[in-house]
Amino acid sequence: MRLSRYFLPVLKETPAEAQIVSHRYMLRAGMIKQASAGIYSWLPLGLRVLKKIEAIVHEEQIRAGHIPLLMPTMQSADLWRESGRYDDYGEEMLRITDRHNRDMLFGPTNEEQITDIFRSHVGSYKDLPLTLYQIQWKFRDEIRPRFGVMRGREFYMKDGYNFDIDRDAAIHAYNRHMVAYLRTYERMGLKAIPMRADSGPIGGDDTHEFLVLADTGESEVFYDSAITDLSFGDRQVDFDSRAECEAIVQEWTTPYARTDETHDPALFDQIPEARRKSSRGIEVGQIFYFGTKYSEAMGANVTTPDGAKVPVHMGSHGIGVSRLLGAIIEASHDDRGIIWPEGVTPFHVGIVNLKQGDDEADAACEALYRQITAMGLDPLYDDRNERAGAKFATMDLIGLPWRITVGPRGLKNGVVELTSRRTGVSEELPPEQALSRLQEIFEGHRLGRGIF
Ligand code: P5A
Repeated sequence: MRLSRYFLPVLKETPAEAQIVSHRYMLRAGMIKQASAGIYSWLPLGLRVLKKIEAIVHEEQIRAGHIPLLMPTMQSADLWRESGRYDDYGEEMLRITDRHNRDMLFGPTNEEQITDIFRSHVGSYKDLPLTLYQIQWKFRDEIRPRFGVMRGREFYMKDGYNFDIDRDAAIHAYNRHMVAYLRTYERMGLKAIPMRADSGPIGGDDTHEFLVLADTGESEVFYDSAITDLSFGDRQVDFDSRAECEAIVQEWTTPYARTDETHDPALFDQIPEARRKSSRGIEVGQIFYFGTKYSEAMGANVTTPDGAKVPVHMGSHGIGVSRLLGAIIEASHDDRGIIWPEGVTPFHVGIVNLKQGDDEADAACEALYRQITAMGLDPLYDDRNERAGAKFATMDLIGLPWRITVGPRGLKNGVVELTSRRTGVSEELPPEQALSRLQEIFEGHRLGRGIF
């Protein structure tokens, strides 16, 4: 993309309404624009990151054997009356009446809707296990929407639902989700810690939240610092192996890690004092096992091998896709702007032309632009007639992890400059070498074919 033709409405002033750094930078970098309280338009740069995050979530769900589908945002109140949640959910649910006076709602979550799909089409143990998921907009009429996309009213969520024949099989699905989530967050450059939590209006006793440690997080968390040393890395996992998934879950849930809702001070005190930590955290996902809560209420039964009919065992599993943008920025920025991890960056590399209009500099930038694009990477070429300082400031603010700076002086010596946004370190390299460095850097961060 050429910046002169792009739509990147960068703000010079710090917006007064933004209290935390991710909200400020998302507004300043022209990623989002508030439409009304807790509701945002996604401007082109924000949309690119949202779609990258979405693509990683899809890839990791599909790797785990889960199947994508798409349900509507508008739901019928009658389904929620069947589960009993229409009255329980309270004021967070946005209720709407259509022209025929039918009660509708903008879905805050989809347990009822997916259970309805399941009961209409599945009736036998032979069709299990089954996990269906979607990435779709949700609406919760939060009493205090704030911090931009962190606590929105309209927000983008990955929500998945497993259907299993019995508790053991459903616990495997729970474990499989935890493993898939660990991989997912790591690919986004995040350390998200699974913590024992409270299940709230979704229900069930088994639940973990995934938290990114950050001072601006809304949750209070308590943990053994040993858990922050764990990393998932590039392990090959057989997602069908109950033992393998369970071992990984054991590894990640043995060190103490709880939100304030389930915090147990007596247990916490047994950890050596130097490792006892409490801080704030951003909840970027949550997984639940709730057994037959919805299947019993809504008549979602399956026949077992011996011919009995039993309610199917279920769980649901969520990732806050739009919230993740805020969480990643909270975890990765400096006083000049965002620093995108390679896996989610909106463009892979920025090209800064120090002397727009200089034939040689223009030609070198055009060549780099073509070659980077041919490598399957997305460059953002700042081809505007601006001072170098202004170009650098924009690149720093929008946070592309790599920048190539091209100017007449370097070109005389046959070099361009490759700069890491994270470390600030620059290397002078011949253009071909800069390109092969980029190739190496992004090798492990390529997205696959998408969901089809
Ligand atoms: C699991 C999937 C559920 O709704 N039902 C379907 C279950 N879980 S949850 O924890 O309530 O939400 C899942 C994730 O969504 C994000 N989230 C939000 N993001 C932005 N603004 C909000 N108001 C908001 N509410 C929830 C969180 O990341 C949460 O973990």
